[in-house]
Amino acid sequence: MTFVLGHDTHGHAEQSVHGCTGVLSTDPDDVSHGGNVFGVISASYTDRGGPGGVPALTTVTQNQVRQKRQEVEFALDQSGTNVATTNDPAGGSQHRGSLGDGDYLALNGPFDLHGIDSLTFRVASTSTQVPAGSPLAAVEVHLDSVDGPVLTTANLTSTGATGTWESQKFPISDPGGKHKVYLVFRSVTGGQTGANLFNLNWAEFGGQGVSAS
Ligand SMILES: [Ca+2]
Ligand SMILES: [Ca+2]
Repeated sequence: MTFVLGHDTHGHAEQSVHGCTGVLSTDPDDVSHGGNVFGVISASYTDRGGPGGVPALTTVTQNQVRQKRQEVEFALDQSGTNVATTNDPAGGSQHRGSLGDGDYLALNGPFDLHGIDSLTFRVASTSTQVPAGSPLAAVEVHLDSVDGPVLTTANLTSTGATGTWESQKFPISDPGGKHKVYLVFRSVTGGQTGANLFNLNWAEFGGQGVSAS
């Protein structure tokens, strides 16, 4: 079993272990490679061949594993959004802005949400229009397409000012299977108006997932 760091259209092999059980350690800094980064678990099995000189056969199968934290500036499928260097003191490189009503992005997936129970958005207001803690905007989380089934609607609250960042967490439940996850941005009554409802630095899935601990 080998952990391969998938990076856009190629991969970098990292740790390998032998046997049918075990734990592969991964490096949280791998995401700093940038672009569309994901884990690949590559399993290879070679039999012992057969009698009479039948040669051994090897088969390989691979499964993708997605990081819990998705830096949304790397989203490949989006409409109406832009990217800027972030002013988030927690880092995260860049954030997405120009998030107007109906604009969207898809997280680079697909995702199997087994063992996942929350989705956190790292957000900042884009003005002082809405008092801190009051309804700001919403994120509709759709499965498979921009108008697919709604996994949840996350009602964001104002952080009070540009450059004031908060992690806002929302419960989700596993819909079963693998899905592309679309974030559709919506204005709300009494919330931020205009073409830039809020800024989004990252989206992060919570729960054990496939982690060993
Ligand atoms: Ca970011
Ligand atoms: Ca826009």
